[in-house]
Amino acid sequence: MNASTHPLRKYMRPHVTRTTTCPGCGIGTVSQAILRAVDRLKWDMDDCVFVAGIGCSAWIPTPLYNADTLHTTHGRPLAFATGVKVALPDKHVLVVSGDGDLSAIGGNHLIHAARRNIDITVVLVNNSIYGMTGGQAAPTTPKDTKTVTSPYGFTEHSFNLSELVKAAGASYVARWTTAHTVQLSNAIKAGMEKKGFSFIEAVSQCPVQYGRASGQRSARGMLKAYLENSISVKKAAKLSAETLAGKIVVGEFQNIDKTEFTDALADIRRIAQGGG
Ligand SMILES: Cc1ncc(C[n+]2csc(CCOP(=O)(O)OP(=O)(O)O)c2C)c(N)n1
Ligand code: SF4
Ligand SMILES: [Mg+2]
Repeated sequence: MNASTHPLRKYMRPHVTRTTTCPGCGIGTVSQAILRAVDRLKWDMDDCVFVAGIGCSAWIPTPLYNADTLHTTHGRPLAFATGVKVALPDKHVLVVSGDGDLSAIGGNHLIHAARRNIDITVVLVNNSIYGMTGGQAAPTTPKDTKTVTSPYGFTEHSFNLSELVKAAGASYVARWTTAHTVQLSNAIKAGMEKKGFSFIEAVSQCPVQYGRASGQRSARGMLKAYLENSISVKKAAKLSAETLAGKIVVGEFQNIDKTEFTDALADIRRIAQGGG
């Protein structure tokens, strides 16, 4: 490693020399926030298994990270990750994928993994759209947005994903944006340290597809808007839903201790084997 090599370069596959994302995309910021958390925890990448679905955001672990990675089918990373964690409970299992992948086609896996409280850390990149496939509306797309699949405006109400996963029972839930790089990485680190299901929603700019839909095509403008429109969980708790319209509530939504799924399975196995 020469003096100009980035300190996180050691966590990346040596052959990777450039990113496949569009200029200004927030995915680079999220991928760095994850590696910064790994670095601060002094985790060995050989002890980590990263699992992704399909989409632009799912391209974070593969090809970037020098660890075992599973690039799975659309919507199914949590099903694969559950299998990995149950078979290899000592591994750090992390899922990195998009809002469409994890909350549309993969929505059921998300709520049930949270309900079971399996020790998996999920980093969901929420860019409010299906980015990779050309800008179709997702369950996270704000109402009335004109997308390629809603040319007259999206008629549906959108999910509040952090509230959804909190209600489903996850041990740890936090939301930050790519304009809050330090807080985002701190939350990912806290989620990685937490025993149980942890969910970090990274609100991230897609200046190309969501930019086309929202009319805001500048990454800088999107990041500025994230900062201007963010409000803490604590402050938001005192405000009405009407006042919060258009705001991004950021911070820790949940941090609780409860029985973890693979520990509960180990207890059952002991009982079944006559261990009492
Ligand atoms: C079963 C199946 N249905 C649909 C697709 C097409 N598809 C691939 S990625 C994607 C959406 C990805 O959106 P998101 O998860 O938000 O990722 P982003 O590209 O925005 O990061 C869709 C619909 C697919 N690959 N497989
Ligand atoms: S389409 Fe959007 S999410 Fe995908 S790489 Fe480009 S800017 Fe990023
Ligand atoms: Mg998306």
